[in-house]
Amino acid sequence: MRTQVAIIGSGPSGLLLGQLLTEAGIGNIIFDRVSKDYILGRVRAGVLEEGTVRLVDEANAGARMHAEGLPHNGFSLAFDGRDHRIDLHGLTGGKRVMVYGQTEVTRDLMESREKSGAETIYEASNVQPHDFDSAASYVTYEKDGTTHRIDCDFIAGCDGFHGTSRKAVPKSAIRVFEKIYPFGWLGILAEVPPVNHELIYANHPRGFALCSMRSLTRSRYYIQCALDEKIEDWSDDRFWDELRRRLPAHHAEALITAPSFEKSIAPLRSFVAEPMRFGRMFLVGDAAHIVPPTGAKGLNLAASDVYYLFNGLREHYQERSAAGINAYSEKALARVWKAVRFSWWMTTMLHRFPETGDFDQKIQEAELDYLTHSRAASMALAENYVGLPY
Ligand code: FAS
Ligand code: PHB
Repeated sequence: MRTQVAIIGSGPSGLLLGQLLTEAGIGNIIFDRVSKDYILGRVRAGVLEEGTVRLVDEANAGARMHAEGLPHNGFSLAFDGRDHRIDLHGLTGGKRVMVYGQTEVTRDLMESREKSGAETIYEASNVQPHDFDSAASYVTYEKDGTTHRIDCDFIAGCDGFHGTSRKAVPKSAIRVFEKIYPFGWLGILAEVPPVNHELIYANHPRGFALCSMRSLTRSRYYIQCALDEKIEDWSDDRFWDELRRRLPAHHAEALITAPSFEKSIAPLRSFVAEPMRFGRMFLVGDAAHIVPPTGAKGLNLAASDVYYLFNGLREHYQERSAAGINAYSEKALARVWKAVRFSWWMTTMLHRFPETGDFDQKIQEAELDYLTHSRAASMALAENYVGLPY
């Protein structure tokens, strides 16, 4: 069997690339090791940049996002018991973000793919890329007791941080950069109205907290926690009490609580693999980079990677030009590193670092004070948060 582009991974990267290729008439098959329902059971990102929204529209999967998504013109920083609103719309000449869960984006892309008739092979075991440094690349996988081979022109490694594609690259051909943060995020989902109409990022002596949402009736909250915390030690009541302690009093009093229906702890890391192209195989999204979710960049970086790769592949097939695919890694990494910087900066500014001393604490306070009293500093934050140009 043969296809033009073999895509490993049916998360946002793989699905968005697959549907853009399908809309452009370029054949592709997606392989994922788990089931569709397992993928839809994951709770992850919640904020989409305008570039991501445009790509989901281009993939013919944007109708529900525009019907149910929440356009947001700003968010608040909370510290010293007060809110400081960052007016994204005013500081960026009219840009905004869309609050719409990654799970829903994934669902919409899956539905669009099913309608288009493009093929996705779920529960494919031992998916492996082969001979991507030659013109005869192919992918193998096991299913129903049989090993299958798919010959292809290109391979897109959209298989996330723990996937197989990056691991298939010889260690001598790849360089990785990594920073592990000394804490994680304990997150919950609850069917309650959000405490505020916009997101709140809180810096508090007890630790960071984030008030987000999935709709006007479903809230998403996070608190910074130690890496050795166990979910079973965090009852809902304990979580709500800790969240209240980290918010300004007027928000703590207004907080509406209910039993959570999802609770998880995610570690935080910054990670970049260079380059992102190896012959006929391209790394995309979390397969190539990870950011702490503080800047809401993970999903949005996957989207800009897809933008560069899709246009490079389109030029290859429709204009017989290799310029786009040859420039992919350099273009994608230039945007990735700026988002890695921003996510590191937001994380460093808003979290408690147990091991740092009083000096670093004073620097953090000065950073927040400068940010909320300088239009130039707020503009820099705002232009990064809404997403730098592609
Ligand atoms: P994904 O990891 O989403 O998808 C990879 C796919 O490849 C999966 O479906 C997997 O099953 C498949 N796969 C893996 N190995 C395979 C193999 N060997 N063979 C076949 N298939 C394989 N980002 C934000 O912006 N905000 C957030 O709040 C946020 N929270 C997060 C919380 C957690 C716990 C995690 C892990 C990430 C979070 N992220 C967040 C980042 C997240 O949204 C990613 O950026 C996004 O999922 C990237 O999408 P993909 O690159 O498609 O990778
Ligand atoms: C979320 O809603 O899950 C979310 C929002 C903003 C972030 C991180 C997570 O920075």
